[in-house]
Amino acid sequence: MFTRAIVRPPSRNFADGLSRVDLGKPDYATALKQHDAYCRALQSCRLELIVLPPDNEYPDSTFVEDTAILTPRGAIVTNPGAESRRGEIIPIETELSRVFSEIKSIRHPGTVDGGDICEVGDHFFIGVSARTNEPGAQQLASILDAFGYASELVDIRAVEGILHLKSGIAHLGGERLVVIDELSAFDQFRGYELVRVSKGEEYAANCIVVNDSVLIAAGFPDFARQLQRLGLRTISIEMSEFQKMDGGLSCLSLRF
Ligand code: CIR
Repeated sequence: MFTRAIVRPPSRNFADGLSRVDLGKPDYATALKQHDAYCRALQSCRLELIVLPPDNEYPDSTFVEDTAILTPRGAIVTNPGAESRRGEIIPIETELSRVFSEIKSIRHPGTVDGGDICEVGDHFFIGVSARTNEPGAQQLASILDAFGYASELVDIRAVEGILHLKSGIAHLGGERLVVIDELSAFDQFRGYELVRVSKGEEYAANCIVVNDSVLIAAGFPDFARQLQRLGLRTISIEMSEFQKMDGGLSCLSLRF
């Protein structure tokens, strides 16, 4: 059960952030509206929001998820893989220190982006990607171990089209995982009940369970129907402007 979330509206120069996708420049006014709708959806799931001010120095800072991993046993502040994003952790750490008594950090040369970390109950999948390197993944695994959690590395460096592990998987609760085709045959996911995302709907794989609902990106009807057939309550959010900046639903909040 989550009760709170940290969010940060996009800054005016949000379009200057990093992106590998070729979907055009985001429109700032539309991004603000979409962010607002996202916040309202979290509130409708009974989350109280901690809203940090936008920061023009960090155009990617709306993607707060990459700066920390929050668990019931403690928080871990990351060291983001992109140099231009490193300073984003400072206000997040300040905010987390008000809430968490146990805070650990990933240290250089280790880098970790929160988008690479998928929590499945007491087990964490740690994506090794262009952003999360092996020293960072190992540091995180030992911190999680000290917290009493198991973890497993998932090397996604050869998987095309995804920035982070959670661009391609999501935990729906219990033993159920959403996966894109490219990840469905990975050994690490054997034994789970896999919900496969159809071709052309890969972006929808990045969804989040918030209490009794699943927030999903709008515009992916097969995926929405699949979840509804499983008896899940879905809330669709327009994400077009964030998708242009390579960001998914999960990265716009830190839930705890
Ligand atoms: C970046 O490339 O770092 C941002 N433009 C997007 C980060 C998205 N984060 C995420 O999926 N967790």
